[in-house]
Amino acid sequence: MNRLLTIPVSPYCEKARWALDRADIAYLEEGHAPVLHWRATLPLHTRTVPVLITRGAVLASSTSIVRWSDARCTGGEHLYPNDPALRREVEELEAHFDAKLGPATRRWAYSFMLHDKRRSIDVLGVAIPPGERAALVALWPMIATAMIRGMGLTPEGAARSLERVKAIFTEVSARLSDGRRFLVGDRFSAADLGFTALSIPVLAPPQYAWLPPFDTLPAPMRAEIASFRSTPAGAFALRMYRDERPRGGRFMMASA
Ligand SMILES: N[C@@H](CCC(=O)N[C@@H](CS)C(=O)NCC(=O)O)C(=O)O
Repeated sequence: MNRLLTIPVSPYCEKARWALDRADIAYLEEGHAPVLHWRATLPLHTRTVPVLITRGAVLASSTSIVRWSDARCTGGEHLYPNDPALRREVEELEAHFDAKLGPATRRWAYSFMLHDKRRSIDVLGVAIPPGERAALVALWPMIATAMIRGMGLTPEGAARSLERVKAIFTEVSARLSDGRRFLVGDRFSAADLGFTALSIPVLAPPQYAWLPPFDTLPAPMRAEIASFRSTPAGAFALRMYRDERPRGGRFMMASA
């Protein structure tokens, strides 16, 4: 059985799950708490999740998992176009979102959470092994400090991240302004999947069960989310998430 190591709320992990579910590949998800996940990943020579452990390989980034899943997709609906120029465009956008969008949406969302232990444990303590949840609670001050340092999470950093997300949403809205239905070509691709998954922290799609309900989020966060949702790029991602995200019928949570 394929094993997917995750921090369940992570948008990069959702990117991997989405590709696996789309290709109808069975896997067992093993959720972890941030920082404590290193016990599972460092022996595999990587710090970040998602990690997919298959019979023959360890895939240690969301994009390698998307590519691996897509190569095993038996339907005709592949995430990477055959046309070399379109494929290059998809891969460039995917890399751009991985490098710039994901870190910025994540940093901005964590800036509303990490100072509040109860809120953080509610989000980060679900679907992880009970012992790890206990350690998350007991070691919270150290874990929060490591996360804040790791992400460079200062008020100025969070403000810069918000500006970066806005700039990428402006780029994506401009791309969509000719009325196209997908970011590249006329079919759903890895560019649409990457943009949508990594935008989750600033859009809080109603179907994404790992985030707290919208009404319970802090008011300034709700206001920014409402504003992102109203942009063409935001409306596009919400449509992609509603229409193109198969629910994981064969997905199981190892530690739930
Ligand atoms: N490029 C990586 C990024 C993944 C990533 O940044 N994962 C975060 C969780 S959202 C992580 O594991 N952070 C823990 C750390 O850096 O130690 C990918 O696409 O998989």
